[in-house]
Amino acid sequence: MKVGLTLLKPHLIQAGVPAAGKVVLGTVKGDLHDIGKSLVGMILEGAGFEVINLGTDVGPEKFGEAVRMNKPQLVGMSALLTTTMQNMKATLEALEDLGVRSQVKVMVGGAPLTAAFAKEIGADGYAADASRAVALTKSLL
Ligand code: B12
Repeated sequence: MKVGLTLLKPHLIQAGVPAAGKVVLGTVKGDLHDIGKSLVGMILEGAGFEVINLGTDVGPEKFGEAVRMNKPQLVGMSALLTTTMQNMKATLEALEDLGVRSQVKVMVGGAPLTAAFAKEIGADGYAADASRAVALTKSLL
């Protein structure tokens, strides 16, 4: 799928197809799981979004810096460990401290998460899998 998207990208650029939106995506600090997050990124790219994948073990400051630099419409955070879920809250607080929280929507995901947790930490949405992440992204933007 990754190879297919790489082949398609130059044609989409040539055809002048505008990106549906810009998304910054990363797995939170302390967490090295990236399969699900990257799958979400690939499906979002397939749906026409520009995705800036920050990788894994992404600290709150790095998320904040990426928002300032890239001006995305949406930030996606992933966590697979119950011990790293709380770093999502720390990241939301960092976005607030940097004054950029109001400029972006934030969605969260990962196996141990729930919609209730997303609401509790103040995220804008939660999706259980990659296709629901695309639907959520479209509904948030
Ligand atoms: C593969 C794996 C690893 C690999 C990761 C490789 C990689 N490059 O990602 C390795 C071996 C490195 C690993 C390490 C560890 N792991 Co691990 N790992 C897994 C495993 C088996 C599968 C995770 C996975 O890739 N699933 C497949 C993807 C497609 O699914 P997904 O991640 O859930 O993603 C989907 C959704 O959640 C959602 N989603 C995900 N991210 C996002 C983001 C957004 C924004 C949205 C909207 C949606 C979304 O969409 C995705 C696609 O549908 C899980 C068990 C499990 N069944 O989940 C354990 C698991 C997560 N690991 C676990 C543990 C404990 C660890 C270690 C601590 C083990 C150790 N003692 O070293 C370390 C932690 C290292 C670290 N600091 O992160 C535990 C966590 C338990 C807990 N309560 O927290 C699990 C649950 C295993 C278990 N049953 O004990 N792990």
